Amino acid sequence: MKIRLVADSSANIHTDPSMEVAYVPLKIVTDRKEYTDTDSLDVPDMLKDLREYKGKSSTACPSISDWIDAFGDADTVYGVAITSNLSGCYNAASIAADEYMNAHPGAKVFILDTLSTGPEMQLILEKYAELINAGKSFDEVCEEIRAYHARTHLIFSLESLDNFAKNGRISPIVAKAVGVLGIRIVGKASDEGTLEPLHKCRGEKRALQQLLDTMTELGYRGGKVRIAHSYNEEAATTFANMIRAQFPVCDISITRNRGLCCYYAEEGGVLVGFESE
Ligand code: X90
Repeated sequence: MKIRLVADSSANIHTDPSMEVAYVPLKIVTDRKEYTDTDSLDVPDMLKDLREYKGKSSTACPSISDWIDAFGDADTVYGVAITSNLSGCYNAASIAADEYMNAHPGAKVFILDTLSTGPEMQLILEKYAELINAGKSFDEVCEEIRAYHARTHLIFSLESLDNFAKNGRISPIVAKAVGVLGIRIVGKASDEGTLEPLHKCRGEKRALQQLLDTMTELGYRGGKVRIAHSYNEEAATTFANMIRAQFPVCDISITRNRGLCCYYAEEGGVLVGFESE
């Protein structure tokens, strides 16, 4: 029986032989160019282009057939999609799932609307892998993933919300209040899967402390942490050390944001996915 894991590219999974995930790329689009969020996308180059480009930019989710292609010829497919409240990705994935199951009688497809993105999706993919390796049945995997999702969270520190505002994914008034130099917004993915700003912080140090406080308020007690950053390795490493100082035995890893998360989180952005008790 062939089992396959799928994710859209906002999960920031880089080609990793230890965890085989078929990913479907989102796109970043301008009037001049289209950037497809695959492993071969040169993200720094794209960010440089976008900085120099004065026109409009936007993003586009994968199509139904992109998802079907990612399902390959698997009998069982488990997947994750970026929040359905900010993207059409999950909608396309659900239609793809129905079409695939109609075309392949007996095949089973389950895609979770993560109501989140980035490192929270990474945690869920890791949990899928764990459950599959433990030999769980399709129904058990789906049930345990839903239960796990209830105790995974996403918080973030961002220096700018411009691209969210430009694409109508947050109110321009909220974005303006953040765009002040040196101010970072610390917030979380809300229960509805939208961006919820919580605190304005002056300087990175305060923002990281606020992130840690927010994590503990949301129930973090030493579980897994996945950090994804947009060209801000230093903040990610400092933050990992701050967590370890308080919770010496915990599983933390750091990764880079791919194109889609870099476009929205912008340079300097730090995303943190973690488990609560
Ligand atoms: O379909 C599309 O065009 C994609 C739209 C995606 C919009 C959201 C991207 C979020 C990227 C930014 C920080 C975390 C925000 C959390 C909100 C749930 C990451």
